[in-house]
Amino acid sequence: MCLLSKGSRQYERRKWRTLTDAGKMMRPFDVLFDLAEGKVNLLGNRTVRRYSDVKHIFHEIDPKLERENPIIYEVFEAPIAEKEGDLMFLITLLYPGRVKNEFFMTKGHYHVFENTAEVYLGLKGKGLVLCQTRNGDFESHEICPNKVVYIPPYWAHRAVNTSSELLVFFGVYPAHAGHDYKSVEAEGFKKRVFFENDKICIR
Ligand code: PAN
Ligand code: ZN
Repeated sequence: MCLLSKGSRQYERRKWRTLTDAGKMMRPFDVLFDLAEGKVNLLGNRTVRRYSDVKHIFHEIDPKLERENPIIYEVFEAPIAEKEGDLMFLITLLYPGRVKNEFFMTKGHYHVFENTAEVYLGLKGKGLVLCQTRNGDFESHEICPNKVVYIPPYWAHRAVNTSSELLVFFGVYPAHAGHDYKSVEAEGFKKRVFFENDKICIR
């Protein structure tokens, strides 16, 4: 019998171990998040990307952000091992803001196993998902609550917050997919998203 109180650190650590122990069959689990209360912990890793971590992806340097070094986005993962057969799911919080006039965005990546797709489901706020293939095909899709963006295999993807509130979206993909950031750093995305003349401009 488990005497640990639900929600305690020990309980969460035990649960995490149970879910990821190598060689053991996973047990079904559920996890509750509450956007209204700002509780989005999915029990796995949390990654925080500050301006200093991602400033190289933007068109210009912003001296104000250099000084303040704000969080640009955070990712909360479920405690799933990166192996074939499993699905990783996560929630991204992408903060509102701009680097000079370019909207805050995620680094963007291809999956290492490029034949793996991903689904984004908008939960809060509004933005764009930029998608691009290695041969230069490009598309952008709006993401907002109740909207699903399907990112097929072979498409790099990056989210952009084009609103003045927090953009929150859920993502799910094959857990073994892996993230190739280097290609996107080398090639960039064909288009960027700016705020110009009071309008959102993709160019
Ligand atoms: C997403 C992203 C997340 C952060 O869950 O990992 O939004 O973006 P970057 O990984 O590009 O920094 C996803 O597409 N996972 O595969
Ligand atoms: Zn992805």
